[in-house]
Amino acid sequence: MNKKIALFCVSLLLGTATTQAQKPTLKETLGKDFLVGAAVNVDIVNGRDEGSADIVRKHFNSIVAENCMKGEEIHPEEHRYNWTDADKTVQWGEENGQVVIGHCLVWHSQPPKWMFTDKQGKPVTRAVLIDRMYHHITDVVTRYKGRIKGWDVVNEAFNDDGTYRKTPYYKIIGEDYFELAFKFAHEADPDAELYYNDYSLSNPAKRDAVCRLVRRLKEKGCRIDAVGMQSHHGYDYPSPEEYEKSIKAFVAAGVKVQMTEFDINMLPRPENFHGAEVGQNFQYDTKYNPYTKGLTKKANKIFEQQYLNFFKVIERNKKDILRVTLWGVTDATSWLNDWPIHGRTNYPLLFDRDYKEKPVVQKIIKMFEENR
Ligand code: 9MR
Repeated sequence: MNKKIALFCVSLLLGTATTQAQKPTLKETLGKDFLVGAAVNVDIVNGRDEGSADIVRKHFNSIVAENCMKGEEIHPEEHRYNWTDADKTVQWGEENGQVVIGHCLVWHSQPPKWMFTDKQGKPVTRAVLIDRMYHHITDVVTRYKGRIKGWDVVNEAFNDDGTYRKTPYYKIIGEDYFELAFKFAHEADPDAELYYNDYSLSNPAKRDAVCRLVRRLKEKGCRIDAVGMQSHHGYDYPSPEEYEKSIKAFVAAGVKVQMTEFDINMLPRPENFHGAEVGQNFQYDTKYNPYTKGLTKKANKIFEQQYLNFFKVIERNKKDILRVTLWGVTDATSWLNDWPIHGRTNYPLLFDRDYKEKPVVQKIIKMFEENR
């Protein structure tokens, strides 16, 4: 008797034959290998989107705040924090048995607005910015000490060609802002895992730059546990082979890997556009919004194949992967409906606009079960 028939007989005997209602969930299966999570927005944690909340409870064992822990939101003025939504997110996670991840401490986008300039609007000195960065990181990490498993310490600090992004942190402090940020975060919560997080990490130049960063941080004695590969993929990029090369390169540099913002953009992109730089936006045109009534059969096949291609790579490398997090719960609320063109109908996630699990979910689960 083959393994599957035997398992089916056992489940019949135990009265647990898999029915439609009892299909295995992501956390029951992939959760045996790594944390499996979703980014949650403030509607979910404040009880305004119970459909998505139910999906998170059922399928995921880890959450990350999509927006409310970003500098601009949590630290609107130098001596004023807005903890409300972040507190609620951490509390909701705990009440619902979720491992909570923090996103993000140092980022050029949505930073605390006051961070880089003085009262006259002039750039602050290196010493002032280090001091402000210290207080921001220390206050935020300390508030959730012991309750947040790990932090995206620095987010998106490289250009696609592997050079440093010329952020105010880089321009004012210099390249040692990385080690300072990791050091401050570690001092505030020595038990928290610390991550470097970025997009387009299948790109060889960016991959090499991040490997150099990991090695440098380690040489300087900083704690860094993992590289977060955001994994904002498209229907025809990146190459799974390059994606896998990056996983292996980061592991060889001495850290674990996690897929932190997984989704698949199914819509045509303007001017061969890649990446996930939120600042870039393009004019709406109906030719860029072809699936307002649903994906075609052909597009749906491509969607499934892309998910399966990347999850095959993830499955093969599962021993080195700490977590896989989807960037959102259902297609309805994905950021990809509004970026890089506002007002489109996109299909990037594993759950549809009616809160229904897409067929690819069970295909992913089957892939993991077959390789156990
Ligand atoms: O999904 C997030 C969207 O709601 C915000 O408007 C945007 C700007 O803060 O950020 C999006 O999340 C980004 C994440 O924080 C960092 N990597 C790229 C993500 C998609 O832009």
